[in-house]
Amino acid sequence: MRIDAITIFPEYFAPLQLSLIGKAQERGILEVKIYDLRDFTSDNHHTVDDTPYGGGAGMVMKPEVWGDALDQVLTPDSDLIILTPAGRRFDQRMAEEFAASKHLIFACGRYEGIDARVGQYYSQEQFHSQSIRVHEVSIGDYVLGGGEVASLVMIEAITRLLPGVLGNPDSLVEESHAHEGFLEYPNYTKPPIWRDIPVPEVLLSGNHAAIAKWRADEAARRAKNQL
Ligand code: 6GU
Repeated sequence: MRIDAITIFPEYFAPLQLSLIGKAQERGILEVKIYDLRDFTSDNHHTVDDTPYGGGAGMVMKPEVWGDALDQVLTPDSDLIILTPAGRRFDQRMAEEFAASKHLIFACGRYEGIDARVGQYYSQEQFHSQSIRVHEVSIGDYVLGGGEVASLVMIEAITRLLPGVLGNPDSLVEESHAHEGFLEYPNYTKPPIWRDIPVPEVLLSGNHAAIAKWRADEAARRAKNQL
């Protein structure tokens, strides 16, 4: 998979060198490139934003600079993800869908967001017929300063689903959200008693059927308490 992110703060993406995602890049499973939006400006001040038509607070990111950046970065068969708190809510299902993509492009807005014509422009038929799909996505019902952290959240959730990224892919089967509404049962390791708290006895019993039933009951209890 190839992942590109366009941002005015490339430094935000430094953590992608670490851990599973860093290793996936070393192994060639994943190719990540970060673009500085200001490299696509043409004025001396490298201006990326301007005041909103119709008035109101804040600044809006200019369409020309985003258009110049996206024209460079888009390829046939890519998913353009525009990060906005007004977008569709990201969840595990969406992570699975994006994990099947060949090329993800994260457009990180700041301020009051990106001029709405940018998403509209790349949603047109001429791009659709090149298999360029536009998605406006939010990671939850709160407002962040920009799309950078939201992109990192999505990149981590998506890339750990790629074949070869996790050491043990069995981890994906029984984890929380693997199925609709499913939450994982609680996990324990040694020692058997820690600060007077014992591990549930059934887990030490060696009775695999009883353990499976206990885990299913605990998962159901968590799912119920979540509602
Ligand atoms: Cl994608 N962007 C911003 N600025 N805030 C958010 C968000 C995105 N998702 C939730 N809040």
